[in-house]
Amino acid sequence: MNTFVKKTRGIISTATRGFSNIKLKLGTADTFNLEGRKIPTETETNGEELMHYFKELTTMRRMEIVLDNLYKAREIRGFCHLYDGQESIAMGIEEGVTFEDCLITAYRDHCQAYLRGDSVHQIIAELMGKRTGSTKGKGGSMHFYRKKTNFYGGHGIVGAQCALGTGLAFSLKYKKQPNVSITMYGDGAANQGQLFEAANMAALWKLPCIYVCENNQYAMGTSTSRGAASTDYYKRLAPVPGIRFEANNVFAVREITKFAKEYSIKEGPICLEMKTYRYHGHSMSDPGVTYRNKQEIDEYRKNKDPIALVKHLIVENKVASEDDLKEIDKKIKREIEETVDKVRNDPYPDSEDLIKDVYIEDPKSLQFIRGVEYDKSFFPQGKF
Ligand SMILES: Cc1ncc(C[n+]2csc(CCOP(=O)(O)OP(=O)(O)O)c2C)c(N)n1
Ligand SMILES: [Mg+2]
Repeated sequence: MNTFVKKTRGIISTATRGFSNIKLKLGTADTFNLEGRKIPTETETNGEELMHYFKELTTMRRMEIVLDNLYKAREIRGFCHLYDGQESIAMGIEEGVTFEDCLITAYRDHCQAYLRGDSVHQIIAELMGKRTGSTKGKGGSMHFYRKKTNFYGGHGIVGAQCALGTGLAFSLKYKKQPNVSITMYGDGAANQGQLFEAANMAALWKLPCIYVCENNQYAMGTSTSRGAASTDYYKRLAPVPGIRFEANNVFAVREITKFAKEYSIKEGPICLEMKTYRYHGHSMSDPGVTYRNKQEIDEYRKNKDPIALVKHLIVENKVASEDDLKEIDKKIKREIEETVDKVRNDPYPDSEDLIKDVYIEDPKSLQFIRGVEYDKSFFPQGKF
């Protein structure tokens, strides 16, 4: 079976998986404005689920590493921001919600696209500019989008997705739909004005919005303490309540997301500050070692790696051996490399594709194609 195609992604519930249960204690969390609420401190898993998490996390990790190599070989051009180190956040969130819940994020979006249903082939093809890519090779790394599973991108303007995510929450409430909008942003974006404007409205109108601040401790080369007067991001949308916790634990992310979903549908917005770390530099043009030292990166890899945590649980509970896991890792790596070979043979979009998907393809609507210079703009129907 192809490890990448798992149609049930994001909609399997632990309850339906059966198998004997393994009890897990979750780490502690800091809370704000949630007095008297019971924040999850434990959960259960089982062998099948642990193996599933291991495979999904490893697929995302391997995919990001392959993208790194393709970029360095100049087979991928343009912007590219990698997510390795942070995978437990995307995964834990998806395990706590369904595809009926909206998801929107910034430009570090490959893994979100994967978990919302894009195949590894579509993602790599998109980055390599191929027609078989998720957005037909015309969006690239920062602009994944998948309406079918309510994934609204992929946004390059820091913080811009926060207002849009709040709008998605408004729409859910307006339609009386019992779902949430998960609006993800970074510690850098947390300093953006529009986040506060949007969160103010969300609080006033009690919108079902879960603001997820992925605190990876840096905004490009600026550490949180150099960029923020208060680094308590979970408190900063006051009066919106908040929770801060270590998000390298996929189970903690899952359980706190479930709690937040229930809370948010009934009572309004909530902010989850998820502490994490990115292994790569900010983007491909940043080696990532001028503003932080190698020792810091190594410490995270050694002590807080999200995949290592799952691996440890698998081995400790004798679900599989270290050797079994190595084999699975190798298989996933091989499959991704084979995928790259296939993508290399895929076609690029042609000149006709350039003006497709620009506006709705309704023959009755007047299409206006804006050129780089205004006087080079035109109506394909010949009216200008
Ligand atoms: C409005 C705006 N300002 C500046 C930039 C340049 N920029 C791109 S990413 C980034 C840092 C954002 O950091 P953070 O929100 O912590 O996200 P991370 O990259 O750590 O995931 C900046 C300043 C931008 N894209 N948009
Ligand atoms: Mg950051």
